Amino acid sequence: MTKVTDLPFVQSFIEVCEEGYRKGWHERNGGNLSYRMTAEEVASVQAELNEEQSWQPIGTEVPKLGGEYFLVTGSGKYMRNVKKDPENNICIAKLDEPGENFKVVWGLKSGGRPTSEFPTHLMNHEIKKELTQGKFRVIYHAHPANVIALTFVLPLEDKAFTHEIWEMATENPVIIPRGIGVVPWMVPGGREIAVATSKLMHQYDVAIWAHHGVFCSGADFDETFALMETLEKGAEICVKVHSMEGKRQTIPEQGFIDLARDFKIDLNQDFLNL
Ligand code: 2HA
Ligand code: ZN
Repeated sequence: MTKVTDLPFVQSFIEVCEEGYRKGWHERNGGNLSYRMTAEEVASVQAELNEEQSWQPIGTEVPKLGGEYFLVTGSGKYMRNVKKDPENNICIAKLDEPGENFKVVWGLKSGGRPTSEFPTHLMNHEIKKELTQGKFRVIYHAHPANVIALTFVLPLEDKAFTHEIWEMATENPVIIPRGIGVVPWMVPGGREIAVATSKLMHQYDVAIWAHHGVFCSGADFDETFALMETLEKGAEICVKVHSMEGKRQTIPEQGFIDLARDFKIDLNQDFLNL
């Protein structure tokens, strides 16, 4: 019988945890990752699932995700430990039909529950599932230092952040054409910040949490990790530029328009200074 941890989607999940840790985005228990499993993936692990645990409240409602299964990191668990001991650090959580409760059906062998940010993950999944006709399956939260540093310096506004990151590398508007949302500082781990974040996920695939971190969403692990990587690299360049007394030249506004035309991207015009 195939072990759950040998399956390709589980291996890809573990790789993101490992890579993110190596990037320095996951100090201690910082950050978390979730993946909405396909029906085929659920069928392939069915024999390994344990339905005995009781239902527990999610802390919010996600009716459009009723009955779905998620591979997700555990609350208080360290990304650094996922690769060497997946069965104690990640789990598969199943949602009930109304999308109000979950139960752990695999993993977290020594006990525990999904990430404290499970409400935000699930509310983001619900929005993205609907908006992308089921294509988006990954939600990733990390604590990359340069993005966090910028939240102390740039105005906490979607346009200010998006334009600045677009300017920092020519490919950035191609990779993040709809832009970046910014959530003001809020207490993490609950429904309120989940509602604020999922509102932004209607418009964007990336939301920054001021003085905390980033949420990214995507169709698969590669795309979602790449989004985090692109944003953080843009932020790193921005920090360097600010450290060298600021910009003396930059990409012209008309340059963004030309880029959008040639690369055939639907660039968010609201964030240009025309
Ligand atoms: O999982 O990053 O936001 C720990 C966190 C909470
Ligand atoms: Zn966090």
